[in-house]
Amino acid sequence: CSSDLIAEGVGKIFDPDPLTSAKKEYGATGLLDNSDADSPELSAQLKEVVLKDLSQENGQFYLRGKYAWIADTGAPFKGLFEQIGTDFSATRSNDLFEAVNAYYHIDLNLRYVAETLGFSIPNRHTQNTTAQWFDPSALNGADNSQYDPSTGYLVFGEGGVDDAEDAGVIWHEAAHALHDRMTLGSISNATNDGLAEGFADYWAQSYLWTVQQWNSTDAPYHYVFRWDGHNPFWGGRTTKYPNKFPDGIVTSGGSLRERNGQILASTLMEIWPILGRTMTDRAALSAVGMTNAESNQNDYFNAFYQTLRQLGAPTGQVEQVYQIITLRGYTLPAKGLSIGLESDLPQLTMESDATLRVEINNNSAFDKTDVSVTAQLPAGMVYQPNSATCPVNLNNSSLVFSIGNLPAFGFKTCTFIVRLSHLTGKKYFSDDFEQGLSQWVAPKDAQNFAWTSSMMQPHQGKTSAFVQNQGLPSDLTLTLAKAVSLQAGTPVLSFWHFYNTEFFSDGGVVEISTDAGSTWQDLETKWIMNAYNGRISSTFSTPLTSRKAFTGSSQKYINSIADLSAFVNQSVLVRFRFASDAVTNGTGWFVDDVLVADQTSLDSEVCMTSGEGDQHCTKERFMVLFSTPVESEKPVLPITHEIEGIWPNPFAGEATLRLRVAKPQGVRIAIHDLLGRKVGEVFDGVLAAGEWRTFTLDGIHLPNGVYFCRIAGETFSEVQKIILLR
Ligand SMILES: [Ca+2]
Ligand SMILES: [Ca+2]
Ligand SMILES: [Ca+2]
Ligand SMILES: [Ca+2]
Ligand SMILES: [Zn+2]
Repeated sequence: CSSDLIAEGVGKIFDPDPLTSAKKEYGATGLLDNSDADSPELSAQLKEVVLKDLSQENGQFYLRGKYAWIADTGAPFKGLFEQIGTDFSATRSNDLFEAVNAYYHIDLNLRYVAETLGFSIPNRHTQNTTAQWFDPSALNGADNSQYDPSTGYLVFGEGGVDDAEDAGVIWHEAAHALHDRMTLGSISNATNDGLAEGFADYWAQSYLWTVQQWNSTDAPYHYVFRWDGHNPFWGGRTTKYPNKFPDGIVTSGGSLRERNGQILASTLMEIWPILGRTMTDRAALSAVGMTNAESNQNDYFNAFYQTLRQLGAPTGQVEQVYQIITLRGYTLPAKGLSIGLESDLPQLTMESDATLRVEINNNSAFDKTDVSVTAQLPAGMVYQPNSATCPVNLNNSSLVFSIGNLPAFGFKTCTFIVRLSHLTGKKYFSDDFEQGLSQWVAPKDAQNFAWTSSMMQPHQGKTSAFVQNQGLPSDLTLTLAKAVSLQAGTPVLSFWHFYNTEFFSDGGVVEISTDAGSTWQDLETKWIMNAYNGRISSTFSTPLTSRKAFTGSSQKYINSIADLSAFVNQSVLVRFRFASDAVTNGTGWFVDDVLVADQTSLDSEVCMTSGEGDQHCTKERFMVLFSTPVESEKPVLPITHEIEGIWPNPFAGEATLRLRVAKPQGVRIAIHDLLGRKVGEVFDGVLAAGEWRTFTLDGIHLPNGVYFCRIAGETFSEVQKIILLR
């Protein structure tokens, strides 16, 4: 079908609802639902507006534009309300009214996010449009509305007051859609927590306050669903909720997420008058984009606080926001100066560079002068000269960073490179699958399915092991061809994997055998990093029924590690086992970079001081795997530099490139969009001569499209085109 976005129409809406604009409470003369009937008082609250970007097709106009798109996906089926003219005016007793009111408010909402706040809103569903699809009358007419993350639709019910007559409901549901889209499908699902409901209530209230008629001393000022709720049909919700986090989180009764979300929404609405709508909304939506399915309200406010400082909010405002958040009971970084020392990798590996990061936070309203950080490097961890991004002195095995002045609520990050050497541990087995499955046994089943070597989505290099999520009952194993004899020490099994399976019914496990494959036991109790994330249902027929497993989606490659110290002095076989029931809804399981090796930990202490007398130390632990790099051939130096990659390209979220340089030098790697704007920083630091370094290009938060990766050193500069395609 072809359609052009050409027309502007007119329509009548409530803004935000007839009670707020009339400044009267539910039940005043003519201001009640009365089974969806018109009244002179309700009609007096209609506001005429322009409907932007309407589509025209075969002489008919549709409520379908750049940001909102009507559909009729659920009963009652009332059609699309397309018509020959551009005047869509109707009163609230006409079903057209809900269609227009929803179109107007969804359009206004997403237009504001994209054009005023400047966010790019990712497309996530088969509709593949920026426009948010909606059905103004659905859910069989129930008194409920929702965003359905599996389809990407907003659907509105009609019980009591028609839900799509209330801008509070529309902005709330559209906020769920934004949340899902900004997190690429990772709406918080934390038990009882209410992050998602609280954000959606906030988003609605932030709009309601911008068209406010009530005074802040009036009770309805804090209501969220002022026309649809707070009436005989249901009680609605408030953003003046007294409970604190976490003690005030309720755990019994109904609607727990909705009730607990009021803590988050009420906190944000306390912040709103300090920062104003635009800044609060910008930080609130950015913070949502930094959360994932496991995040809770406390994670959210840490992201919010961090975002606010990155946005450069004035010191006095940040201080008030810090007070409001912590008075509510949320935990932010400690007041005063705080430090952390982190690695960019979950595991450090022998003879291979690792970038460490010192972070210094000034969580106080006072400027700090002469800040200095001392990092004690443990034996075996060697600083690589000239690699630090801040002035540094080497004092025995300590690095002393001169940070200088740190303004109130400021923060600073320094990175430096270390190498691990002279540590003793054993490496037993490694496979990056670049030679296929030569070190494994992968039997075919009756349908001729088996684990294979795949170039579809490797973690590193060009290939990985892969098993497809079949739509037939299957039970497929990938087993080590040769047993590994573990000796005394601290051996672990480490591997990188990416799974996308039908949650709850299809999944994978890892098993170990000490008797050459006669019997197998699950590594279920041995995980020390990224354990099984779910349990296979007992109601489906699969060989893994009722067992814990990797199931659903890992979203990206993750590193799982199991402790094998219970098996020292034995010969072990390890196998990856994937099972599916008769239906499917997923890609399968990718496994790459399998390693059996000793693991140990290194401890470091970091301390800081300031001219104001601050003194603070913290201990950090780094895990070390005794793997050696797979490429151990003597490096032949390139003339200036050499780049491998970028792969995969097109990429779905993360891509990899490898780089080495002939002379030690500062190098910057960044992602730019088609207009040349920098949209992502990959690396900004110093590379030593001759050594391959691997970098990850992170496009997780970018919309699909064409980008350029600029790789520039002091002796070279290169641009490569990359395509982000999910
Ligand atoms: Ca419908
Ligand atoms: Ca109606
Ligand atoms: Ca309703
Ligand atoms: Ca590989
Ligand atoms: Zn909701």
